[in-house]
Amino acid sequence: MHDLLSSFGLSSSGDHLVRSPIDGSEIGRVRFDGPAEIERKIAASAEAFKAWRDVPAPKRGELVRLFGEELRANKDALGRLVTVENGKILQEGLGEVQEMIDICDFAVGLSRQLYGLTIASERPGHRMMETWHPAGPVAVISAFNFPVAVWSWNAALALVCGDSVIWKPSKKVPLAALATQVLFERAAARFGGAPAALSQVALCTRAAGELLTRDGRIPVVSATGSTAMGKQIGPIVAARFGRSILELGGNNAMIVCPSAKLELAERAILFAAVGTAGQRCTSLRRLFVHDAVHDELLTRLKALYSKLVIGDPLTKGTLVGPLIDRAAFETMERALAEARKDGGMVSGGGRVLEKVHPEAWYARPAIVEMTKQTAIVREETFAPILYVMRWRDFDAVLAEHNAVPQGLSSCIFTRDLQEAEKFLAVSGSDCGIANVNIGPSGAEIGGAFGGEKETGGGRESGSDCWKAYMRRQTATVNFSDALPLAQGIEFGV
Ligand code: UN1
Repeated sequence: MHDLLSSFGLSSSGDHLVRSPIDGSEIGRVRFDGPAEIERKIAASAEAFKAWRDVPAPKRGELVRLFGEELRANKDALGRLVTVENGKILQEGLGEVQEMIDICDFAVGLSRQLYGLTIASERPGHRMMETWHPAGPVAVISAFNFPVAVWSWNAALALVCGDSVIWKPSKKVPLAALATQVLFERAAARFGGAPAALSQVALCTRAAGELLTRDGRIPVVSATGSTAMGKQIGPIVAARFGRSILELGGNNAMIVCPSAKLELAERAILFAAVGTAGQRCTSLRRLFVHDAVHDELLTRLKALYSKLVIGDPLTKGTLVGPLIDRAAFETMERALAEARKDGGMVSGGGRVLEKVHPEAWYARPAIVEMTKQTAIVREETFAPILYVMRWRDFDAVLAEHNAVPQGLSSCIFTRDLQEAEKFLAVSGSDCGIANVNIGPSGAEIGGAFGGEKETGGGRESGSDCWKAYMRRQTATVNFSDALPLAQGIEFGV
C-alpha cells in the first residue's frame, strides 16, 4: 500500500484514518478541510473560472486529453487503489479507470462541438442565435461506490465547458480522489498555463460540504448518493436558484420473458446483482421471471451463486469483494429479516470470512423468492440482495416494474419484438435507462446517465449532458435600418 500511495507521490498524514474494507487495516491518513479552507477553495475556484472561461474550448480539450493520457499510463495503479480502498474486484477497479479514460476521450471531441443553434427571426434584417457560455465553478459530490469515475463524468465535461471544479469525495474513499488529483496536476503541468485551483479536492465532513451547496458562487452542484442525501441537497441548491444534477438511489429490475435466451439472462443477472457486491446504483435488485421459465432460471441462478468466489478482491477469480463497512452489512441483514417476515424465501446472505477478517464485512449474496413486491422490495438496499418474483401477465408485470419510488435503470430479456418495444414505449419502463437483452448496470459513457422519480432527474456523462455545465444565451442581432418590434407591436409617440 505504501508503494501504491508513493507512486502517486502521496504521503499519509492527518487525523482522519482511512481503512481498507478488504481487511479493516489502516491504509492511510488524510486531513480534512474546515470551513475556512472550504471558503478559500471556493474563492480560488471562482478566480480560476475567470481565467479558464477565456481559454478557447478546443484548447481546454487539450488539457483533458493530457489528463486522459495520465490515466492511461496509471490505469493499473489507480485501479488497484480503487480496489484497496473500496473493495470492488480488480477487474471492476480497472473498469472504473477505463470509464474515466472514455469520458476524457468523449470530452476532447466535445471541446470542438459545443454547438448552439441559429434560429429564424420573425423580423427582417435580424439574426437569432444561441451561444453556450461556461457556467462557473462546479461542485461535484461523489459516493464511495464509484470513488473516481463519477467525478470524471462531471469534471471532464465541466473542464471543456470552461468551468472550474471542486470535488468533495466520499470520506470513505479519499485516497483515490487524492491520487486522481495528482494525475490531474501532472496533466496541468504538461499543459502549462492552466489557472491554479482549476480542479480541487475538498475532503470534509458533510457539514463543511454544505458550504459548497449553499454558496451562490457555485452555479452547478452535481451530487451522487442516496435519495436521503439528495432530498437535503436539492432544496438547498434550489433555494438559491442554483442548478443541481442529482444521481440518487435506484431499484433496478429485469423482466425475463418466455422467449429470453436464458444463458444471456443469467450472465447479465450475475454481473448486475453480484458485481460490486451489489453496491452500484445500477445494481439489479428486482427480477421478474415469467412462470414458464421461472423454475429453470432460478435453479440455474442458485447453482451459479453456489460457485461464487467471495474474498480478496485483488485475487484473480474472486467475484465478490467485501461490503464497504459494518453498517452496510447490518443494513443487508435487516433487509433480509424484513423480507423473511414478508414471506420471502432466502437463499444465501449472512457473513463470511469473519474468522480471517474480523474487521471486514464479507457477505454471501442472497436470492430472495417473494410472492409479491412488499415494502422492503420497494426500498433500495445497497447490498447484494436479489428479489425474485414470478409473473404471467405482461401489462401487470410492467406495472409492478414501475411501482417503486426510484427510476434509474431497467431491462428486459426477450426475443419477442412486441414485448421489447412495449418495454421501451411511453407506457413501458419509467426509468432513465432501459435496456433490451442487456443487464441494468455497466452503462457506457456515451449515453446520458441518470434517472427519474427519487433517482433525482439528473443526467451526467454522454449525449448532450454537457449543456448542464453551461449557461445558454439567446442573442438577437439587428442589422437592418429599422427597429421592428416582435409580435408586430406598434409602440411610439
Ligand atoms: C454508480 O453506481 O453510481 O452503469 C455509477 C454503471 C456504471 C456507473 C455506475 N457505468 O453501472
